[in-house]
Amino acid sequence: MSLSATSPSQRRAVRTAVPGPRSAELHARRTGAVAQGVGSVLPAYVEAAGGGVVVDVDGNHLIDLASGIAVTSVGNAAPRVVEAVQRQAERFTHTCFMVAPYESYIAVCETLNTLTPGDNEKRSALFNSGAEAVENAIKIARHATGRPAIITFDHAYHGRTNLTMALTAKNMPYKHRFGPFAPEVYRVPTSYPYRDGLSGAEAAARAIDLIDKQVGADNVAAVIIEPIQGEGGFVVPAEGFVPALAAWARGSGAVLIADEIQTGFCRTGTWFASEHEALVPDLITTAKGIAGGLPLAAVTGRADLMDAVHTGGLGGTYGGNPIACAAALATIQTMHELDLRAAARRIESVMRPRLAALAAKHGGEVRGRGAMLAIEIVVPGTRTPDPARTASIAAACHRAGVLVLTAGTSGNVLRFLPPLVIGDDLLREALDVLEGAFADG
Ligand code: PLZ
Repeated sequence: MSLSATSPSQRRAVRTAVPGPRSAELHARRTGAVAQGVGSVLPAYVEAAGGGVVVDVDGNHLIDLASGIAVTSVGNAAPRVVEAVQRQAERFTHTCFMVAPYESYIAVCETLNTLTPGDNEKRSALFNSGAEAVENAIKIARHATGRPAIITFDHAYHGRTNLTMALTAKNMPYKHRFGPFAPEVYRVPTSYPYRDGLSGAEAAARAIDLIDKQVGADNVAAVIIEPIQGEGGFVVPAEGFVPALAAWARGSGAVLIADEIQTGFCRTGTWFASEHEALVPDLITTAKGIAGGLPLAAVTGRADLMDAVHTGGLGGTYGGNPIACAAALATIQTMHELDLRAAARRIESVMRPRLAALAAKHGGEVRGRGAMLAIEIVVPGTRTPDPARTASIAAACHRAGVLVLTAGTSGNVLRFLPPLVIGDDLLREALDVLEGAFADG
């Protein structure tokens, strides 16, 4: 593991209630200042973080199984990232690439064009957030095809802006009373083997039949899909589902957009989850893990599509900010140096057997790939989602100093996204805590 001298010690320590008294004070202060619409999974306020640990203002050391939602894959405040940010901040903080450009933006695009699946000619454009990347991928697909319709899936998550809310499936909390939503977005069933029992080919045929009959192939600009659904509950589609949709898109003149914002950058044991099925998407959206915690996002894909847009048609004040670009280059270098793809697979080998034992005992299903693993929690002896038990197990983990997240349209999936630099001992300790939480929950 690579940690800086100032990194917190790599151990769990629960000194007060979690959240403790200093966090409670900050939380009271927050209530008078921060809009209530912005929530926090665990209101233990952070003072420092590094490796596999988050330290709160009460001195509790929490084991981090969240990585700020799959962002700090290289570890929090990773040494190379910190150094690159400091060096860049001293040189210049912003010029706006659309006003006065700089080299690091080009270097990030070159790196993305090489790292993403497919050895075809590619181009990239940089943005700030995942939602913004998705919005731009759809702008590009519509512009290049001259068609309006976008196909999205049950349980999909693509963001919180107006267009991406329309793409996102779940009403609460993301969409409730925020409509009307962007038009020309059509939702079709996905492949969810645990719940639909269909093969990839069968699930794809079901989706394609709906698209053909209800939308019309000639109207479709793009099909957007997460190779493994993130917020939707780490749903891994049956083998062949995504390739069948890709083949349909190719035959129909529609653009296949792989949203790898959560799955990208070593998270699933490969650079991108598309690689597990040898998929070469037309466009790919990335964010999160790309820059070690700095806000950066990208659209990468076929040069003919990307270059179809007129000059000036894509952009934004901060897209590809120089500090974020410096962080991205340092992040990707760290991923190479520490072989974080192998680290993700190692994390899976430690976690999966222990999660499988829990599922064998309590029911439900273990899913995911690499360091993107989850357990779907059901009423024992059934497949009925049990969100209440899921929430109580998550709360028990939090009290014991393990930061976990939930997911799923029914809120009954406990998901694990550890930093890829987490040590095995911390991981095992977190699993001990999780087992205790299941036993008590
Ligand atoms: N596409 C696949 O996972 C972000 C959302 C957290 P932004 N997922 C975390 C929340 O509750 O807001 C995500 C994703 C996929 C797009 C996005 C959107 O990325 O950077 O949050 O805009």
